[in-house]
Amino acid sequence: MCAAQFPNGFLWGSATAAYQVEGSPLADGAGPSIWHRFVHTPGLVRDGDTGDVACDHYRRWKEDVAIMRRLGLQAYRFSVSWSRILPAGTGHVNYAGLDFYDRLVDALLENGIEPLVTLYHWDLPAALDDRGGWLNPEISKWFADYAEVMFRKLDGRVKKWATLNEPWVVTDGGYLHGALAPGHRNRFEAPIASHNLLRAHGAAVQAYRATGRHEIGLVVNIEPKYRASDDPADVAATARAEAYMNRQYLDPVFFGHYPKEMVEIFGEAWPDWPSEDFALIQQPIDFLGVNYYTRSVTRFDANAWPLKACAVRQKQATYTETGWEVFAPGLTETLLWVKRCYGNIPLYVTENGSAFFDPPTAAKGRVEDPLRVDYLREHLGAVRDAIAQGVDVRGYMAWSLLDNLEWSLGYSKRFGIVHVNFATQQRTPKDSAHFYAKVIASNGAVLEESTS
Ligand code: GBH
Repeated sequence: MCAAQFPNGFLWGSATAAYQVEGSPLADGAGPSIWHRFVHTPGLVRDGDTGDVACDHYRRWKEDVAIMRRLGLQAYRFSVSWSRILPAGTGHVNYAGLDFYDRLVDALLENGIEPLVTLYHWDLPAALDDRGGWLNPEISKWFADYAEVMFRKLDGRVKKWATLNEPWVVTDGGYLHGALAPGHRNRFEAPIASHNLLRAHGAAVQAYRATGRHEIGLVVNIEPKYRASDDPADVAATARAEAYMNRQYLDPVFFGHYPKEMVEIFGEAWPDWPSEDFALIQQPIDFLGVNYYTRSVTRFDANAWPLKACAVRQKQATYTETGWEVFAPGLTETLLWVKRCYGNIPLYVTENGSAFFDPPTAAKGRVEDPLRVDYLREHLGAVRDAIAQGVDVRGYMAWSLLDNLEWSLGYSKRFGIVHVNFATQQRTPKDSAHFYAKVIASNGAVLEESTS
């Protein structure tokens, strides 16, 4: 018998995000979000896909909760659409929008499923973008006010809150490279958006200490950076990549300052920040959510802007349909790295998953997805290894419960453990979902069985 085990009470769940699954973006008085705008701007999203219907989860949530229950999920991580709650981002509260999440939380609890609520998974109210969005320093107050509405409504029943999902993606995709909403490409804007995201996070945590009684944290994406060679140029490029993606948000939250490499990366576009901002940013948090998909092997590249670093493709590796290397040891390494750098804070793997082509057999009731099963098995093993080495990992959320809108890649990439036929909205749990159900039922013991 192997000694490594998942602790009792380890929380097994799955995750989604509002704009990716809900559909009905303007229903019941909701205001448009920047994603609603982005997808309706021709040419920005693959095949012209939109979130107008998505998984129709806004109307089919009962069926989806029933699926979660059948799979034995113990937790469901979802995000709240800010512009359903405050259609203009500030001011008027739309109670019909609030009721949607109220009913969802009740249904989850009735089925023994713990809700993990993320307040911001990229769908900023469009009305706030019109006021500068993440570039306007006022947004910390806007966000804290919205957060407080949610805390007051749900904190009696929701015990784990996350402020932001992946601030790095918000700024890198939304303000620096423009592949995600609001689609800006501006090296002066990206640092400002980052800083205001952190201030908003801090302000929401502060509001939580005044109104909430449970736990609040932050969710970041981490991709361990391995150097392609010992050449000093590659070593320095790897340090920049690590600072930019993995430490840009965590150093300020835990240490009260940015990594020194940020100046090197952004040059004159990196401002001097007022020191009092860091007191706000550095509010203690109760847990950290880590999203892990892949690693990168990094080398110097003079033409890669602004990092002067790029990822090297690995010859012997498996790649998913999004072009990301499958590398499970990177998840163990990530969890150990967080503990080594930032201390023994409780961790949740808040996202981990893979996009692969699925065979079109869902109509026959079965979707064989052996590559996703392998990915899941290997990455759960990686989590168990980190726990065995003393990291306080408390739960795992598979990304994603449902095939959904993969942002600017539209519906072309399927991350779900449950297949969605977007023409009929028929849901079919894939083999990976059935495998995950067994993992959950055995608290991970099934991972120790031979796979031959
Ligand atoms: C998450 O972000 C999102 O939270 C979620 O909404 C989304 O659906 C899911 O992932 C799947 O994309 O091209 O090799 O350099 C993922 C964050 C950051 C992970 C960039 C992959 C690029 C790897 N991603 N990273 S590579």
